[in-house]
Amino acid sequence: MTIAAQPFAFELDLAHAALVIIDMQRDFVEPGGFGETLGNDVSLLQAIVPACQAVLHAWRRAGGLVVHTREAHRPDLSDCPPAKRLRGQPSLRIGDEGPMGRILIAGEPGNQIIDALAPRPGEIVLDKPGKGAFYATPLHNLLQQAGVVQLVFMGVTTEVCVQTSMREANDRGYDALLLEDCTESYFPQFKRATLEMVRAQGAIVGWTASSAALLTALPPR
Ligand code: C5J
Repeated sequence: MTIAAQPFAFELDLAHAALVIIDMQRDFVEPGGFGETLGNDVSLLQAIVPACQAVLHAWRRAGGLVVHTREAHRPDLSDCPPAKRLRGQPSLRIGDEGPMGRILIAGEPGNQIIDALAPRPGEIVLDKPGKGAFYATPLHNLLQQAGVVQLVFMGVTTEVCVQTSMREANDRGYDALLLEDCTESYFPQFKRATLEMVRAQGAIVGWTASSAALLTALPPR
């Protein structure tokens, strides 16, 4: 399957690819959560949900492997280095009680993936204590066992957890494609810069494409 992408076409091999959905969790995306409490405009992030849903449904129909991640720490914070916790906004730090439960703590209401993109049985769901999806998770092993060498990324935020995960993927030998209208940042200029950085210098980190380009190429089932 040839996907119209930048800086050049991406040859998708669905049998050896996974869709990786980064941190579409309530606290980042929904009004009344952690992200909004910090003063961010979450409507920017909500706007990508329909496009993410369309890709997820089409990917499932095509029989592709799906991975969901959440930025999540253990309740005792044993996997949260003080340097990460103390560098957050002083008003609301990881582990503090927030509007949707404890901030970035596994199992809390705000830490759940939004209903529109809820994982289905059989899909991989990973709690990640870092920004990158590979750090301190079994993701690389799981992908290797499944024979996956290509990753299609969606999720938030573009310049933090999505970009970090793509760079980790690149260093581990995966080809990575970021869907431009299925990722977002609270800071539009950071999203724009990330898309450019990813595909610069002949896809130094990976490719970018519209969801429409992927949907056109995916086979109906
Ligand atoms: C993610 C963050 N998921 N921005 N986290 O990007 O802190």
